Parts: sequence; C-alpha cells; structure tokens
Amino acid sequence: MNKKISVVHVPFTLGSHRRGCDLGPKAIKYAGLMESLQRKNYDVSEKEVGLVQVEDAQNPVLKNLSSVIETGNRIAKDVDQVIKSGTFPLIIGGDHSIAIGTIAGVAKNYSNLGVIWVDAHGDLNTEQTTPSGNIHGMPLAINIGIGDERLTSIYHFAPKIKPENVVIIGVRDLDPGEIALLNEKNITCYSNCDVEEHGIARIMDDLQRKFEENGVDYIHLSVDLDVLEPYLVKGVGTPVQGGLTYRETAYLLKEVCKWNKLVSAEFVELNPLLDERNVTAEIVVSLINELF
Ligand code: B3U
Ligand code: MN
Ligand code: MN
Repeated sequence: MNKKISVVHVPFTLGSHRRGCDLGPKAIKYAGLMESLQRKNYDVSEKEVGLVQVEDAQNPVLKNLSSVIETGNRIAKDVDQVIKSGTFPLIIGGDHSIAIGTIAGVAKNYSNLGVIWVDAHGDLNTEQTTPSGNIHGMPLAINIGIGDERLTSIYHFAPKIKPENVVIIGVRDLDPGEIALLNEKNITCYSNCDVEEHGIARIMDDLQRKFEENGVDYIHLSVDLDVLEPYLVKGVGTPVQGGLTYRETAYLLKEVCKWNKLVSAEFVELNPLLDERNVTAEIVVSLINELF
C-alpha cells in the first residue's frame, strides 16, 4: 500500500433527504482518524473539497441537482490531483452522491477500474425509477453511464466504469427499477443472504478471481456505512436490518488490501446527528485501520 495518504473531506449532504452527513468528516476526525494513521507511520495529509451546497426544489426526481453537479466536478478535480501526486485518496463523506465525483476523479487515471460497492442499497436508481428523488440513491447507475446526462457527464467523460467491473456486497434493499438494471447489466451482486450462505471469505475469493479474469488491476472501494448492522451504526440515515457484522466488514477490507490493487477508498453516509456519542465515527476509524 502507498505510504502517502490524503484524507479528502467532502462534507456534502444534499444528495440525501436528511441533513447531517455534512458533519461526517469532522466527526470522523474527532474520533481520531489522523492520529491512528500516523501511528502506523503513514504520511497523512488532509484537504477539504470546496463544495457548492444550495438547496433547490426545482426538480422533484433529481433533488438539488445543480449542487450535486458542481460539487461532483470539484471532487473529481481534487481526487484526480491527489492521485496524480502519487498519494492515496481516502475520501470521507458526506452522503453517497459524492461517489459520482470521487469515481470520476479516480477513473480519469485508470481506464479499466474495478469498483467494490459495499452498501445495504444498490444506488442504481435513475430519475425514472427513484422513489425519493434523492441522488444518493443513484451514484452507481450514474457511474456506469445510466441516468441524466448532466450527471453521467460530470468531469467531461462517460461512462466512468464498466458494469462488468462492478460488484455490490451486503445489499438488502433494492427498488424494482434497480433490480431491473442489475439484471439488464448483469452486475455481480452479493446480498446479505449470500454473505450468510457462502461466507465472506469465499465471496472475496470469487471476487479476486473475477477481477483477475477481467484484467482489472486497479480498484476503488466505496463503503456506505449502512451496510453494517443498524445496531452497530446508529449514525446512518437509511438503516436496513440484517447487515454485515463488524468482523465480516473487517475481513472484506483486509482482503481487498491484500490484493494490492486498491487505489482509492471512500467511507460515506455517516450522519452524526443520528449517532450516539460519536460511536459510529469510532467504528469508521477502526474499519479504516483494518484497511491500512
Ligand atoms: N433506494 C432508495 C433508498 C436509498 C438509497 N440509498 C440510500 N437510501 N441511502 C432511494 O431513495 O433511492
Ligand atoms: Mn446505503
Ligand atoms: Mn449508498
């Protein structure tokens, strides 16, 4: 693993219906992220992406669209620069709509990028299928080039990733349109029940093989904290019962790291307003320590 890490704070909350994800980066900082990485001798720096966050109710199926687009472009530029400077970007959200920008910035550098999407949700909605109009339910679709052109073309190229290079793990809440898109694009998906049936170790072996077969040498990891059991992570806006345990999640992270293909990672959807005594942020710091 690259010894230089840039912690990229993205305090964005307008992709979600609840406010509070904008406080996520600070909560994780105060839970001791920088110190814990420094203790392991990483050369750690931090930066904050300059965001545009102006609420607008103009489009009920793409809420706060202008802010998501402008912010996405700024995230992409910053992440792109971090990678070009030979530093590993560790992105701290913010709601999951920020992944439109992060993956744009990463994929600019790696044309056959693999993505591991660890989430209770599929985030595969479009303006046609969304039940909520919240863009944090859409970033994976947008990254494979499906959805409103103003979003898919962020950072001036599309699509960012190929559906065959995407895997979703821990999912247990899919909308009908998302199921249709998953099937149409043949996206590899392991639900929480698949994790129960096969075990996380076998699933990770399968994934390693799949990425080898696809010639994927570089991987981005996107961790939505709601993938974990809700009792472990009180500070998330859309909890769904039946999530991964801490141990399964830690195993997943350690295994991904061992493959030596990880080029960027993000942890999103912490909402400190819903948390108790910053415990969810502390879990994030522990999980990040499993990864590095
Ligand atoms: N699928 C629903 C709910 C949702 C997606 N992502 C989160 N919640 N965090 C939607 O609104 O698209
Ligand atoms: Mn989610
Ligand atoms: Mn998500």
